[in-house]
Amino acid sequence: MTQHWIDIKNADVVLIMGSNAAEHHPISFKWVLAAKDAGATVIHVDPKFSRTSARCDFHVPLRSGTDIAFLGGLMKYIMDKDLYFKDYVVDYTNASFIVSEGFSFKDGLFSGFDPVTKTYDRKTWTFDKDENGIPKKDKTLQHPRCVFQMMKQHYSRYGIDTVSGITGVSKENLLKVWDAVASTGKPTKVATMMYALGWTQHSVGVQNIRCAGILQLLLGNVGMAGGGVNAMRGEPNVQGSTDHALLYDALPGYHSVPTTAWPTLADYLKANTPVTKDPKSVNWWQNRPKYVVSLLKGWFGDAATPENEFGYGWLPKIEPNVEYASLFMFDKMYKGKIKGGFIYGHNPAMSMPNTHKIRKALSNLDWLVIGEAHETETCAFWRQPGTDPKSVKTEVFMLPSCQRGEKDGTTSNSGRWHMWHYKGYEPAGDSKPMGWMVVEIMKGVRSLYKKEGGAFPTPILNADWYEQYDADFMAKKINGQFTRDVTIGDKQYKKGDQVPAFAMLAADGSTTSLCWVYAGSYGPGGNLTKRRDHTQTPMQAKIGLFPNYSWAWPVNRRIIYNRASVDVNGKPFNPAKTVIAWEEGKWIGDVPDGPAPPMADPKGVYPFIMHTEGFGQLFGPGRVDGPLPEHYEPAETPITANPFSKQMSNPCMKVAESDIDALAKNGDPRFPIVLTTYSLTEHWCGGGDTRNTPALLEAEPQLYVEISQELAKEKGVKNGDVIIIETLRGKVEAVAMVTVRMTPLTVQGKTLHLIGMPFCFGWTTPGCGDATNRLTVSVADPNTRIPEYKACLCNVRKADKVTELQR
Ligand SMILES: Nc1nc2c(c(=O)[nH]1)N[C@H]1C(S)=C(S)[C@@H](COP(=O)(O)OP(=O)(O)OC[C@H]3O[C@@H](n4cnc5c(=O)[nH]c(N)nc54)[C@H](O)[C@@H]3O)O[C@H]1N2
Ligand SMILES: Nc1nc2c(c(=O)[nH]1)N[C@H]1C(S)=C(S)[C@@H](COP(=O)(O)OP(=O)(O)OC[C@H]3O[C@@H](n4cnc5c(=O)[nH]c(N)nc54)[C@H](O)[C@@H]3O)O[C@H]1N2
Ligand SMILES: [Mo]
Repeated sequence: MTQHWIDIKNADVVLIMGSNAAEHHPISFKWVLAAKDAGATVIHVDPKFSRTSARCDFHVPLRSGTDIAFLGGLMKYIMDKDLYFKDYVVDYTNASFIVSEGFSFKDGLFSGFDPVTKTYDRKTWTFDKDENGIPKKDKTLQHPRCVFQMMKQHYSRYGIDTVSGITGVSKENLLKVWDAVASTGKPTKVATMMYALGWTQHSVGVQNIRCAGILQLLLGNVGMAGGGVNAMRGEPNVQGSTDHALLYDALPGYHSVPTTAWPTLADYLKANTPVTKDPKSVNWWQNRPKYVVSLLKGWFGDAATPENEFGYGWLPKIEPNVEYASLFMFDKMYKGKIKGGFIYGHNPAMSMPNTHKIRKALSNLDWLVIGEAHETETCAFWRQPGTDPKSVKTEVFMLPSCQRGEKDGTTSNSGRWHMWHYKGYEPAGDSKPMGWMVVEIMKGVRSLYKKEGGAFPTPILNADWYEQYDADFMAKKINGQFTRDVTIGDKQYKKGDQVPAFAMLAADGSTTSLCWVYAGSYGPGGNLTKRRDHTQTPMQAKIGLFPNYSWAWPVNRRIIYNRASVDVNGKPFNPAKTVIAWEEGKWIGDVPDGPAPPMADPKGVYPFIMHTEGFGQLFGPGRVDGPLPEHYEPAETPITANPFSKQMSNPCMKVAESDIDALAKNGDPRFPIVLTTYSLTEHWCGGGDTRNTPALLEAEPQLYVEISQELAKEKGVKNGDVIIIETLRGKVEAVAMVTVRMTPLTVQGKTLHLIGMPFCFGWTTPGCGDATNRLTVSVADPNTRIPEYKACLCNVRKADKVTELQR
């Protein structure tokens, strides 16, 4: 989130799109309802009616996978009717930048597409530059190639009739949402946008979110109280785990993973450290070398020296253009190319797409170590129905893991609040925290390397490893420490002191930090994640900033890009809900995005400090699949013509192609229905935890499918009948829940049915059904590799025999 949970109450309009916030982020909803009580308009745009819809001013159903059409239409509406926040757009976004002549968009493709590799060469997605390399601008926004005019041109195809035809949303409903959101293009009106999986789990996932970024910039809603682009994060600590690089493509703190294209640290830093000659651009990532070197020092300690590039050479390097995301790891495993590995707190036999494939893939391993709190479908894949355990060669080791309540540690919530939690009771049985297991296993591995040597012992033996696992000690290491006595300005720090903030991190080896964004969480003042202090200044209290409660990354800033909440002289756009203000030569309110004076001051800076140029990106050349969002159909689509272009699906989408990864053709008459999948309030994700919690299982005991009354009638299905849902990948049994929550939509003049299913029921819980993910596609967004769980094609029929469900 650019904001935090409490800040939602400051919104005038709340657009919840692609999330069931009331059921899956109930804390967010407390503040949505507070906004509503204060007069905000709350809107839910979602294929399905849920408890979120029930508490909104209005719910608008749309066809799954058509959000870019819906939001592209809104962009056109805002630009055509001059409803954008002009000063903000001109001063703070790249609307005025002149796009290079070489850039073009034709037939659904941007310039530079290579049909063989299905990737773009992005060299034409650039701006005309002056002699200093600074982008040329036309502040009147009239230049035909300025970003604003290029956007107007791009979205001129997104008229209301076309948008209505493709999304299945009536024109009346479109206008209701568009008018409400567009009403916030004024300095004193703000909309917040809240999203989760309904946007991310598509082959155009990142571009869905880019739409929110673009709209919020057009309306001047980024940096403001009650504004922003708000990702409601998943698994209990998914924010923390991405900060610490649970992902294959990042090192902790959002640095690219090294590849063989960058053999030396110098190559790596050169490729990943942006430069600008514009004195007004902070270009924060110019500091990357300090963060990367501090990370390497944190990992390798005294062994990391300038002479050995701080151990950069010891890091594993991935191959550029080879896929490593979990979708493709399982693809490799299915193809027999992986021997063994570790799975902690993850139940892929339930939660990955096309689980027939995932389950077969697991049996191709020689060995598998699982850290779990329960015996899940992943632990027990070797004895699943239809499998003879004798035929499975995989040796499976189960490590009993203790639960959250049984260990100390931190969690980072969606609002980037980094919070300590205390152990409530001793771990049950032989169970242990995962951190303990990792420390102990590595100790064992290190002593074997010491004794026996090995192929490449250096990184293992040089790691600054730990004697024993201790959460407090790890929190200190994450923050970072000085490795020698240093003087910075008029302050002196001793070897071993905690680093006060990331501004003190250095590229010379004098500091460590296991994740630079967390530097300051455990500085000389102690562990700030334990703070539960409610005090705030009257100005902070107006917007509920609570700066002394826990600690937020970065540098305890609660609302990021807050320099965009003030005009160029530092006066708040919305004085009633001030985030920061420049008064008597200093900033008050939230921690500003850097201490420099406001933009109009001779020493002032542009507000979007994380972008090289310093401006909010309407035109965003950083994404691999286009600088402007474009509507493409999901990989499996019920229609045969895309009204926006000749290109049906995202040309760059990632597809795992094994012999059991079939995709239905566009408009395949065998599979005319769109299937979407989701979580339940009463269960957690793959259900490994919650199906083992009797009260929750009793509340939601078995797999069902939500189908409309109209579809039920067409198929001769009654509420409570068991039906078969079938796709090209597999079939699943579920109880029909005939409901008004799903509505048939009119798409391109024809009736289209959508159905929805939870994905938490699995065979280890007898009689509840089995993985919905046997139905889904191995297709992913090209930027993130998040699978397209939210739209595939299926058909339904009444079951003649019930085998998986208890009746
Ligand atoms: N109780 C409970 N809470 C949870 C979880 C849980 O399992 N149980 N899981 C946690 C995790 S890991 C996560 S990631 C989050 C997930 O939080 P959510 O994203 O809220 O979870 P989903 O159930 O996937 O709901 C997404 C919504 O998107 C809608 N949708 C589907 N396709 C589209 C589309 O194309 N466009 C739009 N606009 N909407 C669409 C669905 O109908 C659904 O209402 O929740 C977290 N919280
Ligand atoms: N069809 C469909 N599929 C989806 C989604 C969807 O919307 N639709 N959503 C996707 C999303 S967003 C997510 S996040 C994934 C989630 O799917 P998974 O990553 O598979 O997560 P869970 O199902 O929550 O499994 C977590 C496991 O960890 C165990 N566990 C709990 N606490 C601990 C602990 O402290 N230590 C250890 N070692 N284990 C513990 C639990 O018993 C549980 O089995 O599913 C994805 N799959
Ligand atoms: Mo998630």
